[in-house]
Amino acid sequence: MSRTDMTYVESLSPGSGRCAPRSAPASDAAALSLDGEWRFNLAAGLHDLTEGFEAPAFDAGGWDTLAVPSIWQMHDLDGEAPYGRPQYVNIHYPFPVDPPRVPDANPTGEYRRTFTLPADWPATGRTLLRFEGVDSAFAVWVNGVRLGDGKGSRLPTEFDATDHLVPGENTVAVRVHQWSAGSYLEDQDTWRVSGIFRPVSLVHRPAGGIDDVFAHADYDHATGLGTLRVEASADARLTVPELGIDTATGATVTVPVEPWTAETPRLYDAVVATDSERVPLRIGFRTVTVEGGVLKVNGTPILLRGVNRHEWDPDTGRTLTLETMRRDLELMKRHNVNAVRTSHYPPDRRFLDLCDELGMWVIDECDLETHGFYFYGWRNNPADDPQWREACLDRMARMVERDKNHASVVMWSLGNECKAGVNLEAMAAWAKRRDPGRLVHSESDYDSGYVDVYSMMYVPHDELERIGRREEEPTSDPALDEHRRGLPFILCEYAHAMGNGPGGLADYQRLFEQHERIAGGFVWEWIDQGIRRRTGDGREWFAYGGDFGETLHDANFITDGLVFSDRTPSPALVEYKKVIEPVRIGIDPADRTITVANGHDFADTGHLRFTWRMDDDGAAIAQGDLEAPAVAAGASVQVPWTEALAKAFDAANGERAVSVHAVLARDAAWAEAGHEIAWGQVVLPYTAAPVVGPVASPVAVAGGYRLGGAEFDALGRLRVLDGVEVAGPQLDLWRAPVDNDRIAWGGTSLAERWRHRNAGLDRLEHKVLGITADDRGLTVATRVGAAGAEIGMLAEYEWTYRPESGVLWLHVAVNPLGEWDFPLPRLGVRLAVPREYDAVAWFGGGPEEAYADSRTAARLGRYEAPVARMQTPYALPQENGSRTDVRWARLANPDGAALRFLGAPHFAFTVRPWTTEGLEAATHTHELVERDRLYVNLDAALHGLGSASCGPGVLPQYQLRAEPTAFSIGFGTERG
Ligand code: IPT
Repeated sequence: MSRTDMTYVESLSPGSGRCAPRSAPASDAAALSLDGEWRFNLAAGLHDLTEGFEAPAFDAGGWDTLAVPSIWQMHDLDGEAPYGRPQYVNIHYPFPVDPPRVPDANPTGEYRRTFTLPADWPATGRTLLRFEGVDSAFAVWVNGVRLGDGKGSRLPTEFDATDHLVPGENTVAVRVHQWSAGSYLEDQDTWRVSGIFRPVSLVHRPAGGIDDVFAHADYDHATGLGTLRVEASADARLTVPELGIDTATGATVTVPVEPWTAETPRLYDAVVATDSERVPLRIGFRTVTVEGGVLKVNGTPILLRGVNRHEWDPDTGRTLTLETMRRDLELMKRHNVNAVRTSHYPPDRRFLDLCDELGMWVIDECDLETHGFYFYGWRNNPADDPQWREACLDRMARMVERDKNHASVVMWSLGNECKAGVNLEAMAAWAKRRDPGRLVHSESDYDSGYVDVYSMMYVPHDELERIGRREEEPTSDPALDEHRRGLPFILCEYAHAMGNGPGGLADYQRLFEQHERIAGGFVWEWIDQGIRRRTGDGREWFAYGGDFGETLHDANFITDGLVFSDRTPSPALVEYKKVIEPVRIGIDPADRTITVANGHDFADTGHLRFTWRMDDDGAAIAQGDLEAPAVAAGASVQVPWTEALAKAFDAANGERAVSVHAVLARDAAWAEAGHEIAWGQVVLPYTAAPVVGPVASPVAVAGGYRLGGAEFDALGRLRVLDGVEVAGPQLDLWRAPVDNDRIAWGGTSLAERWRHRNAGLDRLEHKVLGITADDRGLTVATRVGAAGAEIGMLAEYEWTYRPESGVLWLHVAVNPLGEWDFPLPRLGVRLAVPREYDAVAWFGGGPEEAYADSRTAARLGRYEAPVARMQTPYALPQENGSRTDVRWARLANPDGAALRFLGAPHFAFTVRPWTTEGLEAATHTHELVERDRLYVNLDAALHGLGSASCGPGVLPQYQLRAEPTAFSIGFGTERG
């Protein structure tokens, strides 16, 4: 047997022997899934192939089996990892940049299976072998006959197998190469993994059937009429029973309809039929336009509250179940997300069906990224090299043809991080010709000559504001500039959700809402792309770049999602939900009214129910329903407080908070009735009664001092409080750097400045300057600074005890010494208490962590949680868990004995079973080691989070400046 021609692997050609791309609508035609266990052999490269493996007679009995669809590197990673391990690289190519050549070490999967052609399989027509996604290049044989080859990992490929199928048993063989010329077009920031990762099927095409349809369904908001024209590849009949439509395909019908929007995803069931095939379609009528430089759907400007979504599952990688896709969308809808950019490739097609059904604006992005050429001045960039034109156009056509019937898809994106180029221009032109009904988007084409929206990523707030006013810096040439200035703007990526963060979301949202030109943005990114692992003793953790021994990798830059790898929402998603809530609720205690402003673009508030709640010192004393009329999109209404609310408000005598909640009135497809969409809360100014009563005097005792039930050592450090052993509190300026502190693109990161030899915030020493014990209390003056550093802080601790209240008060005065030309991570005190005080309760902001620039979602209330729940499990451990505006916090042991911390008026509160140093040292969650104590931080303030790991840092108003600061904290105990 002669060796097969392998030149296709490094050929620029997108494939051979393939069928023309089409939407491939589901129909009543015969189909056979070929998913399941296939025989599998992993060859090391093209030098190591199994000759003749495609022949029906080949005996693969000794081979392993592997599930199709699946990613071959995702198997048994805690064991032998028989098919290699995933590699994570962001921008750099994972192989030498020498297009179109790829390494000899080119893992190649050889797949084989047999199937029985069903006895009733039609004898006429054609039979296609369909692959939804194979990464990255592959060749296909049926019964030993080569059908062709393909590239374009996240796009479908079909081959005509008709002439090579036999009745009864058939053999299909597929050879899949990890690397190919196509890999140069797929340099996305994600795990580099391989295999037949989406479904495979055999589909029958009846003679006279409908291979393809293109439903054009527009909506005219002025008349309320929908216009429908369905093009079909064969003359067919179109019926839409609900609309009374029964016509020939190709004909244009205009009828009154309800439009489709992401908020009101109205779909009409239609059928396109010939004598031999019946194709059901779901049609949504909508019209996407740019008018006056504003992005509109159905004549109304829309605001995209979006996320970038990679397809990822911590156990199966890029292979997702339908349930996982639905789960993503349900989670998005429940968190007020209304738009998805399918970064950076077309998703599994079933995801788009769900977007149509549940309602989501989609930017469908082509499988194209050439980011690695950035490092070499974009020399030889395939997106700008005519040799790659066919490959680029092929990808665009396969996306558009597959997805053209989805109402949810409002824009075609040419790709990501390809700079600009002639091939992108050709793709844009092709898409506009083929589908004038959608807009064209391209990331990183700043001149925007051939696109319909001006799009950028990670733009800082001030620049965004200039863009919003159409006052941005001019682009290269006046004609282009004029064109661009007339375009709507989107942030196709912003607010990098890596680790703890992002901060500044609310500030972005304000700009989006202020400037009509800005159609919103897409947070980077939806999910942490961690890989689930287990320790020998069964503890779960999530792996990131470098955890599989990769030599070239980008570490935890892959865990930057709004949901953790296991899809639990991170605090960032909770924050985003509040920031983008589509209804704004204002509560005015002065004139006792509530304002409901409907920020939906289309839906009125008829689907919502409103409730109110009156809190007195964090405890609900009354609640009830609020009658509010349905408010039209974009409108607002003011309603008076109910009598019951006014009465409860007047009756309260502690700190008063009024809250109003907008919840779903009825079950939706994605959440149950009662699910909260939006809320408002107003907290009335409140001053606690001053602490009075005589002050106790400290007593000098052997080895230190005693003040009431408090015992201090000779250096004035609190050691025992009412019999409970404690250590500290002491000034603490340090936090385990968050990714946004740690990463600075090309500059000096904050963490580097903090750790600098001349600063040393991570290794502060405390020197006692003097201790005074007099009838006012115990005063300990200290200087806090690091070895080698000249700058420092004077910290004075003043302890007073009033026996009547049983509370020991600490007043801390902090004064910076020397020049502090950088913000502080935190400013507060840290102490240690016994581990058993595990039951946490607090009255303050919650329930999740909150930082200076990500605290919109924190609402005042009383909360309870065990210490474990006070930790946020970032894949790379880092500062987390601080609760904001805490009036009091309480740590109780199993006997009910408790330690209490009181604010004056409040503090930020963190409690962990490990030290900050332990948190910082751990590189994965399972490395965090619990100690026999709890570590409590009581902070006057913390520095914000920002988005510097990719984007702007902390805005000035959220920075923590080193300046004279004073704060007080009360310490008390309760007996069990
Ligand atoms: C940008 C990429 O488009 C995206 O894929 C991801 O890598 C993101 O950044 C960061 O996580 S590119 C960036 C270098 C501006």
